[in-house]
Amino acid sequence: MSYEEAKKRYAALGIDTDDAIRRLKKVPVSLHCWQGDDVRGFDTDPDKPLTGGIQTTGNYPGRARTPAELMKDLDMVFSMIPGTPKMNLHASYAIFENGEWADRDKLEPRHFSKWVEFCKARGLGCDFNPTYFSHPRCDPLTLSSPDPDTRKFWIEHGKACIRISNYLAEELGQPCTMNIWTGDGLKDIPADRMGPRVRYKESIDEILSEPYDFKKVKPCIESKVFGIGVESYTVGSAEFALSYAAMNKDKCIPLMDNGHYHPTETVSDKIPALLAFFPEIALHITRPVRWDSDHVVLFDDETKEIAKEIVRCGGLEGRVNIALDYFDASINRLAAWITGYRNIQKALLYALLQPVDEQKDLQDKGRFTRLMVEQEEMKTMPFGEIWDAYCRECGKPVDGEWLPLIEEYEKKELVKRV
Ligand code: RNT
Ligand code: ZN
Repeated sequence: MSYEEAKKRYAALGIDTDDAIRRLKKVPVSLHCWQGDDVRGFDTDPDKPLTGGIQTTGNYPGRARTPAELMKDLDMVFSMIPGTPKMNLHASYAIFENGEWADRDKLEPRHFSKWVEFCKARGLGCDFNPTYFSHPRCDPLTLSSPDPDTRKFWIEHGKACIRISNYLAEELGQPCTMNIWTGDGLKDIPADRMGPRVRYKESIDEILSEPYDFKKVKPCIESKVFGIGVESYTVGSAEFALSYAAMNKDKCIPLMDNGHYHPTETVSDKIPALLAFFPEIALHITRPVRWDSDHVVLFDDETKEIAKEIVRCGGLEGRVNIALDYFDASINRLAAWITGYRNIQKALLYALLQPVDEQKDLQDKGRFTRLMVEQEEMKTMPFGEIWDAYCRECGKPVDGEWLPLIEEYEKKELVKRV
């Protein structure tokens, strides 16, 4: 079947495939730099353990060890993904020059000038994240620590990150979401659940007292359920993070990561719930396998359902900030990056090709038999043709074309990194 034939099949259902392609091309989706080097960063010893309750597993050859290697890998990835990617950096990816080094509380915009150059040359916007893990000042708590000096250090880090986010937004001419996530929590039954939360709240208040224009810098508060080593208590739980964002709507937005809930909860259902109250929300799209394992995003049912809610709720018109967050060290890291990014693009395109208004009408009229049958029949429409057309329209490889190029890159470039 050709694109023209597939287009006719969709047109018969009142769906304009050209329009879907046009709309999706402009939607920014953040690509997380940390898939390329197993979340190690450049600001401290790269062989230190990853802390904060997150884990990368696997030892596939080719991890990027320097900014130059990471940028080279990113360029390869950008040449294989359709749409409008945006960079997403962690503070630990600061690039120091001429033997200089700054601790996290002393980071400055200029430590990210190389990234600005990189983004400018490629027409990319950039999002940002303070890094509250893998650092000797995690005691192991950070913003919720009982030690005022530890808290102060991490508050200063947060403020520095607001200034850096502002610099990224100004230089690149696109808003910068700045996501506050800490792994603060306890391994075993707490004696005090309230104290750390009150301190966490006060620390975020202090960070957000740093001046910024909320249209340009968008601080996000990410919740979590548990992490490895902190199984019994998470300071920034769902209720904590959501309440903080709700009470401070003029200063920050809530961020949901779909690996951060109990296994039968779905973030797709939470998107409209939050959008009934918040003008804007942010997402980390990942794939939890039994826990927050951060597997590569697939074109699976929940990813499709998340994309449908984004589209139906006006998320593509700026209400939902979409970012990816996964890290797999057991397979080719570029293939992991590309697969996840292409899959979120696929899911959004798939969502744009659903007869949304007609299905809403069936629901409202109580015609549930027809609604179920029509939803099922959409699954065997010739979606692959539209996906290929989208990739071609973006000047990017169609399925089947990109992996051989990555395999070649692995042979030429990645195997040299030992
Ligand atoms: C951890 C959170 C957080 C991190 C990144 C590296 O569970 O999802 O977003 O994955 O900041
Ligand atoms: Zn996340």
